[in-house]
Amino acid sequence: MILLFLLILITQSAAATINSIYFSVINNENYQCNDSTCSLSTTVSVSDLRHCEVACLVDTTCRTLTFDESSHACQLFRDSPNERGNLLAQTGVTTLLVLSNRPAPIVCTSMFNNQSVYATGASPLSVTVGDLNGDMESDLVITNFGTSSISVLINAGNGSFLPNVNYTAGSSTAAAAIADLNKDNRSDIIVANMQAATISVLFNAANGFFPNQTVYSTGSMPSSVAVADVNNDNLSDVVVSNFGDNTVGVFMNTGNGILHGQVLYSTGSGPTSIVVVDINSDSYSDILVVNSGSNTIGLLLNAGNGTFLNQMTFATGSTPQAIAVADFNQDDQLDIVVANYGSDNIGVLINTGGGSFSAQTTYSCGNDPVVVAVGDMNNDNLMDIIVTNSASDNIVIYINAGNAVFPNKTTYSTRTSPAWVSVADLNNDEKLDLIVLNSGFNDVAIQLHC
Ligand SMILES: *[C@@H]1O[C@H](CO)[C@@H](O)[C@H](O)[C@H]1NC(C)=O
Ligand SMILES: *[C@@H]1O[C@H](CO)[C@@H](O)[C@H](O)[C@H]1NC(C)=O
Ligand SMILES: *[C@@H]1O[C@H](CO)[C@@H](O)[C@H](O)[C@H]1NC(C)=O
Ligand SMILES: *[C@@H]1O[C@H](CO)[C@@H](O)[C@H](O)[C@H]1NC(C)=O
Ligand SMILES: *[C@@H]1O[C@H](CO)[C@@H](O)[C@H](O)[C@H]1NC(C)=O
Ligand SMILES: *[C@@H]1O[C@H](CO)[C@@H](O)[C@H](O)[C@H]1NC(C)=O
Ligand SMILES: *[C@@H]1O[C@H](CO)[C@@H](O)[C@H](O)[C@H]1NC(C)=O
Ligand SMILES: *[C@@H]1O[C@H](CO)[C@@H](O)[C@H](O)[C@H]1NC(C)=O
Ligand SMILES: *[C@@H]1O[C@H](CO)[C@@H](O)[C@H](O)[C@H]1NC(C)=O
Ligand SMILES: [Ca+2]
Ligand SMILES: [Ca+2]
Repeated sequence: MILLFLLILITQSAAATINSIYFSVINNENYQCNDSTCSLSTTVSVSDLRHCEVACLVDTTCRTLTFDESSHACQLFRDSPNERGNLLAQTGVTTLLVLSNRPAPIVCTSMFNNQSVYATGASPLSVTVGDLNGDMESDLVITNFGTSSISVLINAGNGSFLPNVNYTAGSSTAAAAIADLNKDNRSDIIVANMQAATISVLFNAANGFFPNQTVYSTGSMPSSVAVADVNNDNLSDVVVSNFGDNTVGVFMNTGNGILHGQVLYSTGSGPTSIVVVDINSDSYSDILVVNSGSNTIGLLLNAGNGTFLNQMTFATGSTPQAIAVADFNQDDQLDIVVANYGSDNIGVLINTGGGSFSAQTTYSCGNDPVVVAVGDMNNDNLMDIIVTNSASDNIVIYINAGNAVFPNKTTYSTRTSPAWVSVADLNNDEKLDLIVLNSGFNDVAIQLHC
């Protein structure tokens, strides 16, 4: 193949901020994308080749363009022929290759881009995601167990975060929840302070600043906190798992964010994690609790007025640490996934209606799974599972094949001792991104979905 290479200097006339670039010209050779990953970024209709060149200049990802004289179609590609496409003889077309030093296009070889890392306090233990400053972007609250504080990280608008702002709470901050407790249309933060045996309610003053906090006593060693309206009065109530005395405590919101003292309900041994959500479809929020010392999940059904019935239990693997709920089989009922720390697996329990669950189906994961998250990671409208293996320095993603079957898993390395994983769309591209706490480095790693 004989190609005629010419150098053409295009000088941009309208906006001086756009640099000049060089092209090599290949006449009567049409760039062909013969590979599904070969990226056709844009096709525009233009009057002539020069306007096609200008379109390529403006689009900084453009590496190759093809202009068809008869149709006036101008195609802009992110690739070059030597990367993923080839050239085919075709009269009446011109293909131009960008010769100047444009950075190589980023080719994503996994589900996620490389991580960005942000400092936290010492021994970060949990992440809660919510919009704290009312800009519709997801911000982060991280509990720093080692420094008895929380770090607030505000989303700068594209999935990058401003440096953390710390707020001291009670001793050994273990978990947090985000909700508007005082109905001022701003998200407040509720923190479980494990050694202090308290919760701190931090009220949002505006723009994600939290100058004041109110403290309430809990049971012994509060390990997890959730928020839901349990008595259907349109006020967010607070539920805490008390690891040290085998109870959950329900704090009713009396209005203006003032909480009534806790009402206690018995759980199994060592409750570590709770989810408060309507499990039996009667429109009242129920309590699911992981009993780490009893190898069970407890379900406390809401009696209909914010009081709860005795727990029913469902067997898990050894030393379960965390749960998440999602409808895995698309029957509009919430199913459960549990991280079985001692068994090095996850268990999936299917909701069979009326507050009952199937026996768990297990999937091996890695060493010492501590946290599970759920989300549709591949945008096929099926809920997938993400688990953190604290002793393997990785996370594992299980893709739902439909009907709550998870045949495939993919492992992604993390830094040291990952303590937590969450998924959320951090850059508003409708793809779920990863948030991982590296407790060994005292930081949080963000990986945006490609
Ligand atoms: C694409 O074209 C190149 C060059 O002709 C060829 O080597 C490659 O096998 C083709 N790829 C596919 C997927 O057809
Ligand atoms: C990730 O980082 C590696 C090494 O620094 C680099 O080669 C690669 O292009 C990066 N990938 C992405 C998607 O940013
Ligand atoms: C606050 O955050 C910094 C990192 O930005 C960390 O070094 C420091 O220990 C934190 N302080 C507290 C009290 O969490
Ligand atoms: C609540 O705040 C959001 C975000 O700032 C705003 O879009 C919305 O209009 C507010 N709602 C009310 C009732 O003030
Ligand atoms: C994200 O936004 C911040 C602040 O506006 C900016 O500094 C940064 O370069 C942006 N990053 C990307 C990848 O666009
Ligand atoms: C914080 O407390 C001060 C002093 O009690 C009060 O004036 C202010 O309104 C409070 N701010 C919030 C957001 O509750
Ligand atoms: C709760 O709020 C909804 C929507 O704002 C309203 O329709 C309903 O009447 C409220 N219920 C109570 C008990 O205030
Ligand atoms: C809530 O409902 C249960 C079951 O009907 C009843 O036993 C209990 O007295 C009620 N509690 C309150 C505070 O209304
Ligand atoms: C599982 O992996 C196989 C082989 O790579 C693939 O064909 C199948 O589509 C995958 N299934 C799911 C649910 O990702
Ligand atoms: Ca219910
Ligand atoms: Ca995203």
